[in-house]
Amino acid sequence: MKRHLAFPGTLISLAFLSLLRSGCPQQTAEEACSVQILVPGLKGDAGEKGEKGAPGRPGRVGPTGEKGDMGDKGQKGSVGRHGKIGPIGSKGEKGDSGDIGPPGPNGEPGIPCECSQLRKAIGEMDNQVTQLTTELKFIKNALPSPAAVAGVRETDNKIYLLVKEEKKYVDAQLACHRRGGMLSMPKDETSNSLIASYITQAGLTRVFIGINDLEKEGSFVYSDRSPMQTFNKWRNGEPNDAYDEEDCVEMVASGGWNDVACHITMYFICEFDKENV
Ligand SMILES: [Ca+2]
Ligand SMILES: [Ca+2]
Repeated sequence: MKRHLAFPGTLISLAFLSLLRSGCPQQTAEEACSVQILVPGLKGDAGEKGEKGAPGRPGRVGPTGEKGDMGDKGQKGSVGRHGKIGPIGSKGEKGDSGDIGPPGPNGEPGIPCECSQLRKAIGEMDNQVTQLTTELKFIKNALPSPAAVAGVRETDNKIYLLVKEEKKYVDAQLACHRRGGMLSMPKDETSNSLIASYITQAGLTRVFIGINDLEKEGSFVYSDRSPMQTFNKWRNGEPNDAYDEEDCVEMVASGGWNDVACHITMYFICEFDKENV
């Protein structure tokens, strides 16, 4: 389609400009000259309306709009999936004891006892115990005290035994040792009186007691080697160490003491600590 030139002046100016230049690079000189001589004609009738052109390119992106107001609250969502299983908790405190359970079933029958001899022995022992109990009851009822039964005398912490065997002093001491005691040592009025009455009741006149001056003349000690204290029961004129040989001591029925020769023989009285019996 040819371009319409609205103003002749413009065309002339174009031509003039073309002359000033060396010529259009895409046109020959002959054509340039033909343009130069064109004269504008009358304006033609308006052409028919052209066809609708192709749609233009999309315009530029517009500027960011202002922030709108907050929309309405959305609807409640659906229930989510189950979460993962959590970690194991700490151990709890010990609970109270439960009630006592019901009794268990009966056990199986045991093996028949094959110890008839043992049973027989137990039966015999039962009989013996019964017999001894009866005898002991009789003794307790019939006699004043066990001490009297045994033929001894006793205080709170001592037991005295009259041994009716004639012995020299040293042998009498040994005999008491073998029994677990020693020759009697009257260290106070009580024990001296008890021994004296023991002698009298036995129908005797004298016994060895545990006093001597064997180690040092005139220095009397008891059979446990303890020295003589203030208490003594020397008869008048004793100890006299007659014949320079009296280093052992006897008690007479009255309770008095006398030093005598150790080699003579007579009965004697031993004493025992109750703690050691
Ligand atoms: Ca003497
Ligand atoms: Ca004497």
